[in-house]
Amino acid sequence: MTFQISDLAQLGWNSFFLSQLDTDDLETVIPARVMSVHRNRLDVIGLMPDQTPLDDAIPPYSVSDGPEDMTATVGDWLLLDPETLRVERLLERQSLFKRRAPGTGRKLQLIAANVDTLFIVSSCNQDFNVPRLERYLALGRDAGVTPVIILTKADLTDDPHDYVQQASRIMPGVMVEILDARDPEQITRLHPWCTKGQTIAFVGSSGVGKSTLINTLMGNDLIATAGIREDDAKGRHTTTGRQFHQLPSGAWLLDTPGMRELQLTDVQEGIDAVFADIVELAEDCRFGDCRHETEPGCAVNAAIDNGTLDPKRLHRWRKLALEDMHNTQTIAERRTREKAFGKMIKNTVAYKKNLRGGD
Ligand SMILES: Nc1nc2c(ncn2[C@@H]2O[C@H](COP(=O)(O)OP(=O)(O)OP(=O)(O)O)[C@@H](O)[C@H]2O)c(=O)[nH]1
Ligand SMILES: [Mg+2]
Ligand SMILES: [Zn+2]
Repeated sequence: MTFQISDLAQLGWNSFFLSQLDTDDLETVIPARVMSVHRNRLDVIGLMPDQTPLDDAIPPYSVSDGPEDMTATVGDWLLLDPETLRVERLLERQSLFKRRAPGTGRKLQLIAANVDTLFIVSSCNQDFNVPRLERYLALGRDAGVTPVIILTKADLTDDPHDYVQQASRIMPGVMVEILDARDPEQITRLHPWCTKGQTIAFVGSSGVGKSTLINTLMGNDLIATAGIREDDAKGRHTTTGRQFHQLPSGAWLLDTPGMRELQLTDVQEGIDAVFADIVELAEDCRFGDCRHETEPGCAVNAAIDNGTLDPKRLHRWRKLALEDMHNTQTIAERRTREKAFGKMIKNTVAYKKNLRGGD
């Protein structure tokens, strides 16, 4: 893949990243951005000190002894040594998406860093699922990015308005766009988010049309897309890795594979933002620690009683908040255990060195 780079701003570089550099850094290191992550390598692009573009692959990178989220992920900015391309530093992120990895392991999985806008894609069919959209919104709001719900396959439903209404109710003030992802005319509605240096991540289940949207925005068919099985509206995971694409406007589109499971972790603030209506109601409960169960003077239950709050929404909020708390705790416990193990290994090495009479 070739990218057109003439200045760092075009890559999404801004004062937030610049302020992390020392004055002579720009002469001695190359700022480079991670464009895709593979098992054995990171593809990075940047600008050499003589302003020629750098487009290369480097080994995966983690801050030694750092927690799991200090591993370089797609969208990250790295400072590289111009001679060896060795990573000197992983720059602090403006935003970070992470989840608890699927399966029984307690690992944290990084999805993307330094994203400006999150396009949460769902199609107007069986894939449309309010709890799933709430999860993605919580993820986006917690990372401080602008979430936009994109409803695809508008051409396949008789009642597009109903989908828009349902989506708009998920979070106070959320933006919703509905379109046929294959139609270049309709896709122009997404242009305002896709300006120079902006990074837009596309997330959503397999088969909803993330890659189709990117192809239509790019004006070509370079990314593979796939038909879905009519019976269950599920895709077959056509996209398998996270990959940046550059729009002629200078925006960066990040395609991701459909996620079957999005386990939230450490996004309490994001959850509160999505359910801001309930949080606000709860402020009027008589007791500060009201659990909105059988307490007298509960404003949340009063809202359910008078029909302004859907009891299902309260239930989903509880469920997400609990899940988030549980995952945050298990990941923290695992981290503590690993740290203790690392310390033990270090001590053993030091002890053996001592026996041998030092270094
Ligand atoms: N009719 C119609 N078909 C669409 C629309 N958007 C996507 N499709 C079709 O849906 C199928 C799946 O689209 P993809 O773009 O591959 O879906 P994806 O989200 O990238 O899926 P993964 O890569 O598996 O995560 C393709 O056959 C598309 O042509 C739409 O708005 N209308
Ligand atoms: Mg795809
Ligand atoms: Zn209450």
